[in-house]
Amino acid sequence: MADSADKRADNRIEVTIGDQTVERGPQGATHQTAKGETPTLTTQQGVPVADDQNTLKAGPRGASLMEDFHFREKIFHFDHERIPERVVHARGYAAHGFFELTDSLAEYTTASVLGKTGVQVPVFTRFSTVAGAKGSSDLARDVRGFAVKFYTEEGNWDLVGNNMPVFFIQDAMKFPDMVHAVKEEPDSGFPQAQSAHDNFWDFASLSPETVHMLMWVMSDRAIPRSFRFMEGFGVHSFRLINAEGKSTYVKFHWKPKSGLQSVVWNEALKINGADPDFHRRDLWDAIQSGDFPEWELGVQLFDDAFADSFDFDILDATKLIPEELVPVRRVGRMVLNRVVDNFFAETEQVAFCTQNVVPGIGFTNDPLLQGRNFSYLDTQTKRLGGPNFTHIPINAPKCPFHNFQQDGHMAMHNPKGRANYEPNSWGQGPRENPQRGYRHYEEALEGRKTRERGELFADHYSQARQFLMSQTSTERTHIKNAFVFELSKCQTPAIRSRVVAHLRNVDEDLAKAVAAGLRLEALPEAAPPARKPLTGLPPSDRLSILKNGPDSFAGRKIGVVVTDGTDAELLKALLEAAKAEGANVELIAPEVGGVKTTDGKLLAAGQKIVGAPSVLYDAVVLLPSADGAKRLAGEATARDFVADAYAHAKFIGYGRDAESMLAKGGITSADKDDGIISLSAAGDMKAFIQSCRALRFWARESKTHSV
Ligand code: HDD
Repeated sequence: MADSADKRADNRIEVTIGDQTVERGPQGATHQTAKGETPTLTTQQGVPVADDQNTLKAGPRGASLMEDFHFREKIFHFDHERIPERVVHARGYAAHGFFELTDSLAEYTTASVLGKTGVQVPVFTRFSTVAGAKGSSDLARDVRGFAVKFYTEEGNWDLVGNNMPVFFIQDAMKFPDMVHAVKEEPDSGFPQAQSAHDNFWDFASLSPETVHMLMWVMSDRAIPRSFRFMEGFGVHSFRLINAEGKSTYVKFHWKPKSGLQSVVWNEALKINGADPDFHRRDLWDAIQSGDFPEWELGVQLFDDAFADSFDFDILDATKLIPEELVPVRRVGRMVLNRVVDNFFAETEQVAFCTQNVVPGIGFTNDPLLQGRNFSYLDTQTKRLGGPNFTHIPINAPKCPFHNFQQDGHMAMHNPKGRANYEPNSWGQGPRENPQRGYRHYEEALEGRKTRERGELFADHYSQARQFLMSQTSTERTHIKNAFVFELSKCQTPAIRSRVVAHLRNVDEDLAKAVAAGLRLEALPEAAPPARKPLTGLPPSDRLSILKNGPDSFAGRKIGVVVTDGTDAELLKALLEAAKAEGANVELIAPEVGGVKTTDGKLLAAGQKIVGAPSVLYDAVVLLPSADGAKRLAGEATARDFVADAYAHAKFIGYGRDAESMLAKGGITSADKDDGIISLSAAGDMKAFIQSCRALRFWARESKTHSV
């Protein structure tokens, strides 16, 4: 087999195999010849295959023959297709893009990725849930991973963060316990992708350090509407190191350009059934339609004086630094603009490691970060089968790299020539470079060897309260409901009470409301705090989702119910108003083949109503004809469509003939509020879309949840 890798465009290479020229993407053959002909199927050895439908047998009804090397190779390869899934963050979705620095941090760091503005550095970003298996659903109540691999000119930098700025535990020693507790219980093997079970709450309630993070995971941050509408956080305090060797502490933030948005819990439960791939589909669709998601990179920079004066320990990953205290300086932007060619080759095989840093970026002594620096390299070696996972294209740096590491499974880059060590007399191979090379921050170290934590680590409640007090009343209600839901799934009453005992140290009203929601007979004694909580920490608006929503409806999706006889003029006006806003519209019809509107045209639908519940949309519009509405009156999913949109506090637009649909969905004229908007003329559409910018009509919510 002769490979001639001479033509490169768009990462595609033309490879000549025998008399055929085949295109290859970065990850392998695309199965197209350069001339557009169908290439001949071959074995892995390149041997042309004559029959791919039948095994080799002794006669048409005879025994199969061992000699059939094509069959054996095909099945052998199939048998080995699976690799171990990630022990956490197994379910993920990723895309390519670039990072561009807009505000240089060269005075703080030598890292070129944070020093040189205007350069597009390639990135690969993977979002994930944590607890669920690879095949679980996207809308689990869970933390989301937010991992970014920057392919910089000085090597790969992996910022392996989450969509929440704090973590469950303070010391990596507890990570296996925490993960075991949240995953399915080891005897029954369930529940899948849920924290709502005894083991998780048992561990959490016995580990007060989890309390701040519990507030975050019980908040709507744990059920984002889209990866595109989430913040990301590096969580730990890292270091930036400049040319003089001076260190500045840094916390990294990702701020979505489209604002924050989450779904409500009942919606999440239903989305998981209607479209378990809701988040990955959303990211794929957005990128494929050219609506590229974008985040700003933000940094909180601070020095030793701040660290020493702060109420909490900056090495404690269960604490954040409020943006009101140290503002987030926005220094660059990340745009995701290309989906993967192949899910396995890229999204599955990408290996993030917190230890992957570049000169000018360093670690602190955060005991969680220090533990992570061991764990990731170790896990990738097992998951990807050996030490050469860095040779897989998605993991390889895009800058030149040279070293004498050799051999091992699947080695692709063994050094050429005689020298495989340095120094050598043969004048071959790379040498170290004290000027350009990575230098660890020269932090003075002293102390006893001990298994202890810093004193301030012991305050587990103050920031939990600060988080709660920073929420709108709608968000606080959601947090309370989430605690009640999760603890109602715990079968052991003592565990329920133990959680409420912690909540009493966060907020008495919350504790009482959760106790009432569980029908606890008595409010348990407050858990004795290890350190007296601070009072009077001011609320921080940046911690709320609703205070940081979008200022437009762009990137959001409206589901429009249409039938034969739908008013063509109204529909056209709606489509135009949505387009002007940058919002997407999906038509939902009795049959996916479409509907004939009043102008006699057949419009194809995106969905059949039975497969498109309103939970898949940010707002809904009902535009049936009178006959169409009559037909839908006999369709249970049309009724649920309306009832759910109402219960989930969505904006509902309705045309002249949709009254009966509203009534079927349980909306009487007394229920009609300002979020239910009549659309009887083309001129109504613009105002409707503008109303949708608020995303939800929250005032309605209290009327729809009495238990
Ligand atoms: Fe972790 C995966 C984020 C604590 C050990 N972690 C993983 C991923 C993300 C995070 C985003 C998925 C990467 C991908 O998409 O492939 N992890 C975090 C954050 C943490 C954290 C933000 C706390 C601040 N993790 C943490 C600790 C340990 C690990 C304390 C172990 C000591 N994490 C792992 C792991 C994983 C992982 C077992 C599983 C798969 C993988 O690494 O590649 O090594």
